Amino acid sequence: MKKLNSFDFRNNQYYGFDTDKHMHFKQDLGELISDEQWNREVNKYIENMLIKEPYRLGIPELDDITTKMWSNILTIGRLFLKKIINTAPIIINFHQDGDGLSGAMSIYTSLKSMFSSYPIDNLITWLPHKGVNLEQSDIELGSSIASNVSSIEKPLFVIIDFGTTKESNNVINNALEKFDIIWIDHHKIDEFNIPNNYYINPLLFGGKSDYTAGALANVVMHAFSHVDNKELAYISLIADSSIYAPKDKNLLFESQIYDLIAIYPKIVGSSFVTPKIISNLDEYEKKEIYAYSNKRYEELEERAFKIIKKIESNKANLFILDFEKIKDNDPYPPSGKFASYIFWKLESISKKPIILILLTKKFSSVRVSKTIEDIANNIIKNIKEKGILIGGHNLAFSVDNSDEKKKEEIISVIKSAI
Ligand SMILES: [Mn+2]
Repeated sequence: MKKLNSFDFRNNQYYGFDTDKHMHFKQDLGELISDEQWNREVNKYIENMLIKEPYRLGIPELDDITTKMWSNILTIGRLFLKKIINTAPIIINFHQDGDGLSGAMSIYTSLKSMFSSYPIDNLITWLPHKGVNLEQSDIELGSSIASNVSSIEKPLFVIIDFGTTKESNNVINNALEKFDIIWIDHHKIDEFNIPNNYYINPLLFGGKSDYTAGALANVVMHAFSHVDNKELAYISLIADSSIYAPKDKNLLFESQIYDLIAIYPKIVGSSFVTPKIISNLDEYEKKEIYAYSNKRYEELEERAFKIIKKIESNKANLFILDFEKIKDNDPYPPSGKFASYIFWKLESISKKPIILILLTKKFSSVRVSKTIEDIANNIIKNIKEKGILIGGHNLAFSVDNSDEKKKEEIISVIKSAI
């Protein structure tokens, strides 16, 4: 049995790390080894733990991208594992949706089963994040939490599934002074500066956003924990409506629960969501949450069908729905999710291909039938030419409609395309 030492300044006591059992233990002070020796042993242990062959999710298009990312994934795995062994404070700042939450769950479940005695609740703080920008307040909160724990390691800040915007650039530069940062994302990176070697995004390796952040976090964790939790990757693909999402009833059920709790943690009596909340749910509670989620979709659907406008045309039927008129105080389901749901309902009862515009105060969610992809591409081109901001992909995208004029322009572009 090879034992390594680590130092815990909180209790002014040495701790050890048992490389056979993957466990920390309180060390007899007589067996101390030097820092240098410790670091050498830690690095040796890490290299042993890393999996040389790329992990496969069983989805060829994604596995292909994983292979291209593998050496970068191992670089991230090395840092992550080093932080864990040296019991550094770790902040997990994850996007507060089904994708971000499943990524956080991958970290939680991998560490739980890899290290039986790892003090996960003392060392890891789970911070759910709304919105797309990394904020200065995230870093400040993270660093005040991290300052409560003393460690031989610089604290680690892990970002999952958000923040790749130009507004995040300054914040990240400040953050790098206080933290080492691992950043796992799959959003566009137009004016964003890649901060370090621990930033990973499938878009940099020829992949698409359909390789979700939760799936990528799952792959990263497996690279050193060997814990096989593919379901979490699949849940994230379903939650983010990835084209690679498996059509499995049980996974769909799980994904809807992740999604609802992430967006509306009050359903389980909490003010914010953490992996522990999810892992503590029993089957009965899950069924209750699932029923609530379905009820919400049905309520909004009933209101939607009362006010939705239908415009018939040659190539497609256009539906316009004002989400502001059907929503209430309960934030679930969010507009984008509901757009996909009602689109699917409309498409299943329509004889022609359809386009749906779902209007909210700030943006429109647009959904287009696959059979008229060419029309969708034209619409996107024409909207961009008008200088209106647009995001997403060709069959499901969001358009800035923050003023009445933009709203009218978008509708008229779509009307003239069909
Ligand atoms: Mn995502």
